[in-house]
Amino acid sequence: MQSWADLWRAGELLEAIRRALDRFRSVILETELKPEDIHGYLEELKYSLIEADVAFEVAESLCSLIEDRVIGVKIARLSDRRSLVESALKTSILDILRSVEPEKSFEDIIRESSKPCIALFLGVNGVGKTLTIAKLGWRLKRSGFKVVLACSDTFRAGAIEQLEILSKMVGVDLVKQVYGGDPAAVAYDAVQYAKARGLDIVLIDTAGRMQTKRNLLDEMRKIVRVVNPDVRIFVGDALTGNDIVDQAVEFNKYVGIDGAIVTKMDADVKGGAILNIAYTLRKPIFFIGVGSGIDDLIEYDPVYVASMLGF
Ligand SMILES: Nc1nc2c(ncn2[C@@H]2O[C@H](COP(=O)(O)OP(=O)(O)OP(=O)(O)O)[C@@H](O)[C@H]2O)c(=O)[nH]1
Ligand SMILES: [Mg+2]
Repeated sequence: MQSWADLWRAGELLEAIRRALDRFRSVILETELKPEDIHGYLEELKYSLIEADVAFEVAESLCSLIEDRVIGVKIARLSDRRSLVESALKTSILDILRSVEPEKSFEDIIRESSKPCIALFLGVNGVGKTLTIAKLGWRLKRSGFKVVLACSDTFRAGAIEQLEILSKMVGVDLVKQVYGGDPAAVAYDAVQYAKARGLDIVLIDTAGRMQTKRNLLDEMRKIVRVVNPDVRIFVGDALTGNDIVDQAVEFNKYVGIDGAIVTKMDADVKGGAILNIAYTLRKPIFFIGVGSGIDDLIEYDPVYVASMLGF
């Protein structure tokens, strides 16, 4: 063993003292986080997530992501464990939101598809399909695309007039038939209309339907068979919170979904729905609806959405 004098001669004494102090600091002042240290915070967090409409399994999985991130991390003994958990929560939420960022923008999908690109919109009643289609038609028109809307909602009273007013407002073509007509036939007509005129995109509006009504889902499958859409967009309403998961899963199972739009983000104070759908559906979210005006549709941006959720 080297004496202090040897160390001094070798000019290493100061270095040895520094190392000893570091060891002392890490033993006395630092600790490695163990599951029991944060168990309480995680339980508390899980229930606040559930109160914010985050589905139970999503909340559980977020908590275990956080646990994986922080267990074993060396922290100062007196440091605030809650803020460590909070920053791990923010990172985990951002990870989930980033996982559904589209690889290709909606506009690129149109550009890369054969002409016309056919987009089918589906979702339960009142989620905002029709308004979203008008917003999107308006947005695409301004980007230079030639757009036609197809009114395949031949069921709900007022649906045809609603889309007619919106199509005039945004200045894009509309193909419609009469109430009680076959929705697949309207979609087919709209595709022929677009082909004949060299249009870029057909946006097909459909009647809202519960995800549990098999006969109505069969009608959607018929539209899919007849026009073979390039992209099937699930429209989900942020205000439906937890139920959005069941809707998306059933539509995906029965009809197939390529991506999603989440509406009414402006009116949602809780924020769980978009996390639920991102985590469960794992399909790209192309846009979010942020109001009832025609311009209130913005491209999905995980960082912006996280900021809307308060992170
Ligand atoms: N605040 C807000 N309201 C929205 C948004 N999107 C749609 N809405 C409103 O939601 C209501 C329903 O919109 P629609 O577009 O008719 O919904 P839909 O899914 O077509 O309804 P059905 O055809 O009956 O299935 C309307 O009052 C819209 O103004 C949004 O992003 N924010
Ligand atoms: Mg509608």
